[in-house]
Amino acid sequence: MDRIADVWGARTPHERGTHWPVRVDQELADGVGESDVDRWVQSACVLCSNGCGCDIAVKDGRIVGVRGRADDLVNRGRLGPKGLYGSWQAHGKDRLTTPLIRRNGVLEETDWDTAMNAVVRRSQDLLAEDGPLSHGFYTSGQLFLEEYYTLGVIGKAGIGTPHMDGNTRLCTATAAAALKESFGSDGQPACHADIDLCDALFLYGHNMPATQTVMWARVLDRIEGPDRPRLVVVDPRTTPAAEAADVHLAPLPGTNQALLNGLLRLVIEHGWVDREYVDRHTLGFDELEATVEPYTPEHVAEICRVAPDDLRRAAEIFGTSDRVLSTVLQGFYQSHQATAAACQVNNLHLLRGLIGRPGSGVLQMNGQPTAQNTRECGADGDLPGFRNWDNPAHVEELAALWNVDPLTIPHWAPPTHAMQIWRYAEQGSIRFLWISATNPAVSLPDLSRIRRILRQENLFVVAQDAFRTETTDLADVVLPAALWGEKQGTFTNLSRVVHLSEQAVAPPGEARSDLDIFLDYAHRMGFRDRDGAPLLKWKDSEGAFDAWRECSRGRPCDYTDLSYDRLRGGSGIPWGPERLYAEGVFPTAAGYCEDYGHDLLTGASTTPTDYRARRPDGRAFLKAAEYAPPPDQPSDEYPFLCTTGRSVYHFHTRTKTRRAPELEKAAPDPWVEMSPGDAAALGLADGDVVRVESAQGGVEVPVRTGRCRDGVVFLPFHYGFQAANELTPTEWDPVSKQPLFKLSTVRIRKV
Ligand SMILES: Nc1nc2c(c(=O)[nH]1)N[C@H]1C(S)=C(S)[C@@H](COP(=O)(O)OP(=O)(O)OC[C@H]3O[C@@H](n4cnc5c(=O)[nH]c(N)nc54)[C@H](O)[C@@H]3O)O[C@H]1N2
Ligand SMILES: Nc1nc2c(c(=O)[nH]1)N[C@H]1C(S)=C(S)[C@@H](COP(=O)(O)OP(=O)(O)OC[C@H]3O[C@@H](n4cnc5c(=O)[nH]c(N)nc54)[C@H](O)[C@@H]3O)O[C@H]1N2
Ligand code: SF4
Ligand SMILES: [Mo]
Repeated sequence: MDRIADVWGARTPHERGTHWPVRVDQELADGVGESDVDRWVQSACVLCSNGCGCDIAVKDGRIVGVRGRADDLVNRGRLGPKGLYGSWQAHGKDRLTTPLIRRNGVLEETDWDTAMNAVVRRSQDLLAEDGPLSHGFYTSGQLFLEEYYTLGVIGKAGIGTPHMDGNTRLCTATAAAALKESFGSDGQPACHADIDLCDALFLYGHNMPATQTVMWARVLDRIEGPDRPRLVVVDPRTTPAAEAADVHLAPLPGTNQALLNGLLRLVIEHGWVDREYVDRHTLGFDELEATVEPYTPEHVAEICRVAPDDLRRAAEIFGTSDRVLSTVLQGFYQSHQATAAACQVNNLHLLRGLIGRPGSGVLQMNGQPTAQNTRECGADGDLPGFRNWDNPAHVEELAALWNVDPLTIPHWAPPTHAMQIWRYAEQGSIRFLWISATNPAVSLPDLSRIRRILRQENLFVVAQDAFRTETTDLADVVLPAALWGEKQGTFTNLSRVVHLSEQAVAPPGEARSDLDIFLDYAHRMGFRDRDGAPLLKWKDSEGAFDAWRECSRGRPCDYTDLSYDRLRGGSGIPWGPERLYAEGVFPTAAGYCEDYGHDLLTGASTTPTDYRARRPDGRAFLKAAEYAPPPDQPSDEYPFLCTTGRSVYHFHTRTKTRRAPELEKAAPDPWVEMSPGDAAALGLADGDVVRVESAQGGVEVPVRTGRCRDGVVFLPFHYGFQAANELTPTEWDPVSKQPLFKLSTVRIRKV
C-alpha cells in the first residue's frame, strides 16, 4: 500500500448505524516479511489525537514496523501516512544516547549523575535564593499520563510553583476552555461512533483530511455510503474537506465569531430551537438571543466575505438534520476570539439539544496524542482531576491525597500560562526552565524572541528530548529520552479512549523514560510528604497509573474503572460513558465544576460568589459574545492576512517524520500558498521564490497557488528553517491564553 499517494486508503462504505468495516493496514521494514516478526506488541499511534490502536512489530530487539488493530473501536485496523511510516522509523536514527552538558559554551556528552546533579544543584540553589517562583516547567501533549501526573505532583507539591504548562497551551487550551465555559468541566461529549450515525457533519477550522486522516477515512466511508451525511466546512482555504463539502464557508481569518453569531441568529429566527431542552438544561438564552440579533446574513457576509445564501444553507442543514456532529480545531482555537467562537459551536448544539445523543454532539478536538492527559493530570497548570484551583475544598482534597500542607499547592492565583512563563523567563524572574517533549524554538510565535530568551545567561534551561533539536541546541543540560515503544504508559485520545502502550524494545544507549527521569529528580531533590515519607510513592508506570486512578476518583474524569489489565488485549476503552451528558446534566454545580468561567470578550474571571448566585446546578451555559475585529488588519505595508498550519505528511517540527524517508520525500521543504488571483497580481508563478515578511521577521519560500482565498496566504509551520513562526506575533486569546498562530499580516515580494 502507498499511503503517500493514497492518503486515506481503499474505501469501505457503509450505511448509517452499521459498524464501520475493518481494514487492517500494515507496514514492515524493507526485507522483513510477516513471518520474520518475533512479536507484536500492543500500543496506539502517537502522531495525532485520533489515537489509532496499533501493534508494534519487533525483530531481534528492534522495531521493524506497525499494524493497525482490527479490534480497536477508534480505527478498526487503519493507519494513516504518519502512523504507517512516521511512528517507528525515526527510532534508530541519530538519537540522543547520553546526557549533554554545556561547558564553556559547548554541549558535551556526560553521564547521568553529572547531568542530574547539575540540574538538582541549580534547582536547590534557586529554591534557597528565590523560592519556588524561580522554577518553570514547559511540557508537552506527547508524554504519557503517568509522566504528566508525576510531573504535576512534583511541580505542585514538591516545588510548589504555579509556573507549569504544556505546549497544549498552543494546541487545545481553547478546547479545554470552551468545554469549561459551556459545560463546567473539560471532557469530550461525543465519540467516534457518532460519525457512523450522524446526518450532518460540521468541521469548524478543522482540516481533518490532513490532520486526522483515519478519522477522515471514516467520514469518507459515510460520504460514499448509501445515506451520505451532509457536510459543512468552515475554513478560509479550499482544503480536501472543503472540496467534499455541501457548503463551504470561507470566512476571512479572524472572523469566526461573526459567522457563528450569524448561524445562531438564523437557527433562532427559524424556530429550530428545542425550547424544552433549553429551559430545562441551560442558562443564558435571552442574552444569547439579544447578542446575535444584529448578525443578519448580510451583515455577516460583509464582515466574513461569505455569500449570505451559503450562510442560510449551512444554518438550514444545522437546523433541520436529526443528528449533527461538529468538530472544532485550530482554525478556531488559534484564531481571533478563539474561546468565544468555540463556545458558539457548543451553543448551537445546546439550542437544539443535540448533545449526548447517538450521532449528535461536539468534539472540541485535541491535536496531540496525549494532550487530554496533560489537562487531566495537571501538567498544564490546572489542578489534577479537573479540580478547580479557585475552590479551597478541591485543594484540600489534593493535599490530603498527597499528604502535604494545602499551602504548598499553589492556588492563590490562576496557574501561569505558557506565554506568561516565557515572559517571566524573559524578564528574569524564572531562572530555571525545564522543557520536556516539545521544541519551542520552532513551535512558539516570534522565534527571534524565543531564541533570545533561551540564550539568556541567567536562565538555566533543561531540555528533555529523544533527538537534538533547535531547542536542545540552546539548552544548558540535555536529557536523552526514550520514545514511544521504548517505554510503557497510557494515553487518552480525542474521544476519551484510553490506550495502553507497552514497551516493545529497550531505549538506545543511556536514554531513559521521562517517568524515570522525573522520578530520579524527585528522589535526588528529596521531596517528602508531611510524615517525612517520599512524596512520590510509585516507582513504575503501573504504580503511577494506580496513583492517578485514586486522584481521579469521583471527578468527571474518573479512571477508577480502568486498569492496565483491563486495557490489555482488545480495544482501547473510554473513561466515562460512550457519550457524556446524555441526561442533559452538566458538571456545573459550584462545588464540582472545574472553573467558574470568564467573560468571553475580556477574559475577566467570574467570582465564586457570582457563579454560585447563578445557581447553575447541572445546567449548561449559553455564553454569548459580540464580534470584535482582529487587532491586526491588512494595511498598505502588510497587505496580506497570513495563516499557518499543517501538511498531511509532517508532524509538527518533524523530529520523527523527517526521519521517515517516504514522508520526508513527500514534503522536504517549506512553501507559501496563495490564491491564483493574488499570485497573478504580483506576477508570480508556481515555484517562484518569494520573501514573506511580517513586523516580526521574514522567510524565503517558493509559491504554490491554489487552496487560499484572495487576500490570504498560508504557510506550513513544520520546518525549523525558513520557519513560519519567524512571522507570527506574541498575542493570545483572553480566555484560553492560546496564541494566535492563525493571524498575522505580511507583505510578499519576489526574490
Ligand atoms: N499531518 C499532521 N496531522 C496532525 C498534526 C501535524 O502536525 N501534521 N498535528 C496534530 C495537532 S497537535 C493538531 S493541534 C491538529 C491540528 O489540526 P487542524 O486544526 O486541522 O490543522 P491546521 O492546519 O493547524 O488548521 C486547520 C485549518 O484552519 C484554517 N484556518 C486558519 N485560520 C482560520 C480562521 O480564522 N477561521 C477558520 N474557520 N479557519 C481558519 C486553515 O486554513 C487550516 O486549514 O493536527 C494534528 N494532526
Ligand atoms: N505557526 C504555527 N505554530 C504552531 C502551530 C501552528 O498551527 N502554526 N501549532 C501549534 C500546535 S497545535 C502544537 S501542538 C505545537 C507543537 O509543537 P512542538 O511540541 O514543539 O512540536 P513537536 O515537533 O511535536 O515537538 C515535540 C518534541 O518532543 C520530542 N518527543 C517525542 N516523544 C517524546 C518523548 O516520549 N519524550 C520526550 N522527552 N520527547 C519526546 C520530539 O522529538 C520533539 O522534539 O506547535 C504549535 N505551533
Ligand atoms: S490518524 Fe493520527 S493516530 Fe491514526 S495513524 Fe494517523 S497519525 Fe496516527
Ligand atoms: Mo496541536
